[in-house]
Amino acid sequence: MKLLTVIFTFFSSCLMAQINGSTLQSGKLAMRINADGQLAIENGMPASEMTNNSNNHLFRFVNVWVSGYENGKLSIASTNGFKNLNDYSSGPLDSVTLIGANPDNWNLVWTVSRDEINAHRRSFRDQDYSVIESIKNWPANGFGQYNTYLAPFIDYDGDGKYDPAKGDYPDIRGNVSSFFILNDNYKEHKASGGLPFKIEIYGMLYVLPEAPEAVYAKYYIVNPTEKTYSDIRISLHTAFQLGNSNDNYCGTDAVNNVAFAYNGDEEDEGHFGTQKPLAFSMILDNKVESIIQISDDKDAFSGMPETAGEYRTLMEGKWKNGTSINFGDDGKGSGKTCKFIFPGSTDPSQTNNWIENGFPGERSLLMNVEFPTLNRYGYLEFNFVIGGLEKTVSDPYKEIAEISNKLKAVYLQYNLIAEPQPDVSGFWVKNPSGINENINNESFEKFQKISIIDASGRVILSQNSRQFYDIKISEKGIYFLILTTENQSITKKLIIL
Ligand SMILES: [Ca+2]
Ligand SMILES: [Ca+2]
Ligand SMILES: [Ca+2]
Repeated sequence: MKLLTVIFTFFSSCLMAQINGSTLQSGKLAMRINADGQLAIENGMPASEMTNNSNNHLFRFVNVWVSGYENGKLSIASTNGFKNLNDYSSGPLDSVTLIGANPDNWNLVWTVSRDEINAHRRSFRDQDYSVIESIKNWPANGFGQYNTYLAPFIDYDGDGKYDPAKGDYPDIRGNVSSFFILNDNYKEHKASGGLPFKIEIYGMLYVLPEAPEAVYAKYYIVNPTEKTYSDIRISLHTAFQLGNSNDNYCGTDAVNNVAFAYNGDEEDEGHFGTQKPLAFSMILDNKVESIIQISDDKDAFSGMPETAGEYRTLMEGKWKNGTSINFGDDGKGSGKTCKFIFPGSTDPSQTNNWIENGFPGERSLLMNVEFPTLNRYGYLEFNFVIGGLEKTVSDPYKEIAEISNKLKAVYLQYNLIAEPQPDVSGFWVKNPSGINENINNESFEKFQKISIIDASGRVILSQNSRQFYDIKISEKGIYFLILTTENQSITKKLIIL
């Protein structure tokens, strides 16, 4: 009996420690997203296969770190992926106490596909329709003292609340999105040992059909406190697996904001063989200020940091002992000061070429982006893409320049066509209007549907498919015009005199 209890306790504590997550499939890459924010890892094992079921993984893990100052005090939120130590917890902050939610209740990654959303949008009015779980469970609205709005959604009926039965649906990006919520103020900071910011992170990972080799990420770093933090660094720590992890080299592209790894010898034993695979992380929208190497050891320069100060020093693009990267060899010698390790010929501040040429092995790189402030009640947006190529033919620096330009173009193109916002500036309606006056005008044509409801919520009029006829209201009063595009709806007040 006692033994059974011990066994039961053992198994239930294992279950408690289990981090839930979801695997995103981009076409060639299958990548795990965890509820505690760690990417490309599952229970300590690499989880970023290219291709699916090949047992050839690109990454050991990928993590986002944040640091900054307030009144001279350093705040930091980070993850030690090598030791599975995390400053973050799953879930939002209580908006009154600014303490993190119980992570056991938020140990979730929410994944929804575009196909599910399209089916939902076609059918939500049907009498025998029931909303599928993934759309029903989308964490759009916080409850209790959590933020009113958590995961983004399209408020089809414009009432400010997420109710998929009324046509609302998740505002995802790409074909499939996985979403998680983190905060840095539930427990002590086990990775960095530093002070918390009391921030929330809303992370959305998504795949685009034009980029089967990659997974894109959009993070919002939200500061619900009344303190403005300054001298912010947001960093991406990418540890590479690249099949057999013992024979890798790494490199950086200072122009295209890429950190990458390639095989350091001719053959990736037991995995990619002689195909010359590549794995990379690229920061989008922001300039990377520095990229430095981190090793899974106690090396005085590159070893994994153990204190908040050491984390911050690396995030400023210096070795953890405070010395700068010096151009040439392993970057720890007496060359000219620089900001990018092994940049090939991409570092505009240097005239020579510098690539890795020592013993290959395990590699990880830290990419650092600067933001002047994280304002009180404000947020920062951080976009990146991670992926790889299972086979290359030419010099890795050349391959990286090509793939990064392609993935950037796919991203920019997607941003142009994604979520077409209703052109509110171009929209106009005569207000107030008179009884039985036709209020239709050509600015209505950019919307797909127009409805008018009265102050009690009764639908007075509804017209579809860009074929708007006379729009007239036969009674005085206050009404609401609801204008809907493919992805969004806006509401305008209308007064009839
Ligand atoms: Ca709604
Ligand atoms: Ca390898
Ligand atoms: Ca080898």
